[in-house]
Amino acid sequence: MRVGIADTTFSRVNMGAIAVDELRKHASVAIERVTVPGIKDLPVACKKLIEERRCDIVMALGMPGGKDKDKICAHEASTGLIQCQLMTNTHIIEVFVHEDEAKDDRELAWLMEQRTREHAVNAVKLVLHPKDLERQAGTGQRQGFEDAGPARR
Ligand code: RDL
Ligand code: RDL
Ligand code: RDL
Repeated sequence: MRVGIADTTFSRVNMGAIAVDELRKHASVAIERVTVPGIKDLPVACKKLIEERRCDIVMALGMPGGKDKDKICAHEASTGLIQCQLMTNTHIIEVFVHEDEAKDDRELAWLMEQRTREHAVNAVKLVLHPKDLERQAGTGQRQGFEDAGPARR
């Protein structure tokens, strides 16, 4: 399994390093990594990881800031990442942590690490163990903060 990792210098946590650390715990993976300035640079970086560096799946890691213009930027980046998935028929796990999801820097760092690790596990499951995801269907999974859980218990 070859996993692409694309992250940004805009982010306030080294999400790429965390993703690599987590992936290595779960599978024998080849890693192709690239770092770009910000989230709007992620779509083409991911496309190159898929087409030129032959990745089976890519994790796109980034931190949208808390201002309105950052949220627009995140929506644009997300649209580009979805377009890239459709162009290449390859999953890109978008791991975005909005800076204003956390109440302070400490919680932000925790959330970024936790969401990155949980989505790294999702990436491995998507490629190698899709039945594991099927078993989790409808269970209200979240990445980072607590799971929502199923509506009917
Ligand atoms: O292509 C260079 C930049 O335009 C690109 O790196 C942008 O993604 C940078 N950027 C913004 O211009 C912005 O207004 C970012 C954010 N907000 C943001 O919230 N998070 C980013 N980049 O990672
Ligand atoms: O690629 C990994 C995730 O980015 C992707 O699974 C998203 O669809 C997850 N997601 C969000 O990031 C979000 O902010 C979801 C929601 N909101 C949502 O409301 N419902 C979802 N996913 O099913
Ligand atoms: O229900 C609480 C949160 O899940 C909700 O606020 C999400 O929108 C937060 N969120 C993001 O904003 C995002 O960009 C999530 C993800 N990505 C994600 O990948 N997984 C989440 N939440 O559980």
